[in-house]
Amino acid sequence: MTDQLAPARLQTTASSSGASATAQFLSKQRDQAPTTDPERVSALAGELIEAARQIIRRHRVTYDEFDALKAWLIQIGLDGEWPLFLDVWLEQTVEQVANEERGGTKGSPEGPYFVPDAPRLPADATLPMRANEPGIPLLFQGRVLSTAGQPLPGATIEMWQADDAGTYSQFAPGLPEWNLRGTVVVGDDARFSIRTVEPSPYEIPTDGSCGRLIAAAGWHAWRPGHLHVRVSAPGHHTLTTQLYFKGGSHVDSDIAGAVKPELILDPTPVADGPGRRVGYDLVVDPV
Ligand code: MBD
Ligand code: FE
Repeated sequence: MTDQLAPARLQTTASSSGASATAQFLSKQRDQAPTTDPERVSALAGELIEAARQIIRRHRVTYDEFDALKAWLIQIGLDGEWPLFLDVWLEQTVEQVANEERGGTKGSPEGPYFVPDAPRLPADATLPMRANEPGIPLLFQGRVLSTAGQPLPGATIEMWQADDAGTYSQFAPGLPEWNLRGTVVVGDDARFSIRTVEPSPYEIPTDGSCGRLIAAAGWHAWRPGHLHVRVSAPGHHTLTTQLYFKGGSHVDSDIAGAVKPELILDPTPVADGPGRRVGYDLVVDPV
């Protein structure tokens, strides 16, 4: 009897987080118009098709396997998992190419779970969180600097992250809309001091198409715990990156292959209380 009265168990499903990620992607404005130059399209699409043909020949792909691929590709779309699939397996390479020439803090993928216009917060801020938000408290402090070293007042740091259960607000049910998301405006000295909780590792949904591929291939589905940051400063390139945690699970085996040694934080215990603290300056390139 009580079962019927109990609230439905809130679960993150591939199709609910996929639908939100797809809607989020479709609503976002990219800074640049998509490539339409026919020569470029022909080169890229042509080489992709040729690479696939070579794989078919080299591995003597059967009709059964071809049909399995077709069914799987159809299902990724139905699950809304194109953003997840592309961001997990390809975005790290696009990011490498895009930021090859930049100094400053290394980049890392944006991923499927960024939402613009998170609540604006002062330089000394606590990310929006529930009362008794589970997880190890983290104090994240630093400055936003230009590559030549000068502080950049007027910079903003958009932050988003998974919670202690590895779930992102707006992509999992039952969380406050802006939980662990904020837009921090740095101070006149370009400093920030942000209280949050350490993010847990993130597991790719196991009940969708990406999960089925991972299971079928015998891979694991994990990304290490990470803080997402996007730094904007007048006259500078916007930096999109992620910060990881030394010794955290899967730092050396990220399914998205996105960890860089320069992006690994090493927080230390706070003397007078629970939790840990880390200092890390975010450095952006002039345009
Ligand atoms: C994530 O949380 C993420 O950051 C990336 C890059 C891909 C999938 C999920
Ligand atoms: Fe993420």
